[in-house]
Amino acid sequence: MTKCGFVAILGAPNAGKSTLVNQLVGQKVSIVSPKVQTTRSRIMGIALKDNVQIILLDTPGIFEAKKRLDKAMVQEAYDASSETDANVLVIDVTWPNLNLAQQLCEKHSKGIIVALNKIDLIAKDQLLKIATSINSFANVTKIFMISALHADGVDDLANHLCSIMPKGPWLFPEDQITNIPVRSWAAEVTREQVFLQLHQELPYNIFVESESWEEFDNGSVKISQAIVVAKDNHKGIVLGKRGQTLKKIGQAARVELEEQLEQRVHLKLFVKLEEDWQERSWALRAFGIGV
Ligand SMILES: Nc1nc2c(ncn2[C@@H]2O[C@H](COP(=O)(O)OP(=O)(O)OP(=O)(O)O)[C@@H](O)[C@H]2O)c(=O)[nH]1
Ligand SMILES: [Mg+2]
Repeated sequence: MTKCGFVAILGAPNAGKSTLVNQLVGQKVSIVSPKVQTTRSRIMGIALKDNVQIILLDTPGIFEAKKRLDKAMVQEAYDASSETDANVLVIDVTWPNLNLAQQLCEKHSKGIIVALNKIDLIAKDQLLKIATSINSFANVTKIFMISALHADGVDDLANHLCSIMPKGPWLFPEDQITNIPVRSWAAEVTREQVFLQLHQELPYNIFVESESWEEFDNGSVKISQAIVVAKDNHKGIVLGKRGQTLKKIGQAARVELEEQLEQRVHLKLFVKLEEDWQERSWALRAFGIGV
């Protein structure tokens, strides 16, 4: 007898949602960074545990959005949780946004599971205080205390999810771990490196696109990607002094691509200016956001 179901992972930006999804899947399917708004569209991670397939929807962080792209991202997160079998709200205990948490719990009248995350960073008594507050919110069915980064408590959460998934056939082959096409995934790998290599000066509104993908007989692949920036001065930030920053981004992305694709990769990166790309619907579609 097999079981299979959908679970949305929700929460504020930077709460650790993607880290949790990767941990539940057992492999990295969604990019992670210390910056907010790393995840921009719904990404599916497929976890398999004994006879249960859990289709996890990693979502963009929920916050008070004003810009069109931001609003579309937040809407993605809300939409993801409307027809799932369970929803998990991830809360960063080092910086809990209890107002947002309460609102989200109230919205989920069919019940919501709360995962208090980053417990490796705070004291027990502080954690218990947060748990007590959350416990008083409407619709909370269970509270787990976890460290997604260190895989602490994640098994208990996974076992609980398995226990509540509905009976049914698996919807994906057992070796499939995500639904994103390889070209989009490769663009995400580079975007992660942009987030990791740029610091305070990070232009959040960058966007990476795989423009060409050429496989060679010797088993190697040549990937050309554009890093699209919205302002002229962002070009220089991404390039760095004498192109050093772009070079570092490219080297780190290539290492990860080679590791995951198990083939030699020639990665060609260039920076392209597209003013106000975020306001255009083609860009949002290219992002995977349905507007
Ligand atoms: N110490 C600690 N850090 C964590 C834990 N979980 C996640 N992090 C870190 O928190 C940061 C954000 O993690 P992400 O998984 O990208 O968070 P997210 O909720 O997906 O963020 P957005 O996609 O931007 O909404 C990263 O630097 C992670 O390494 C944890 O349990 N402990
Ligand atoms: Mg994320």
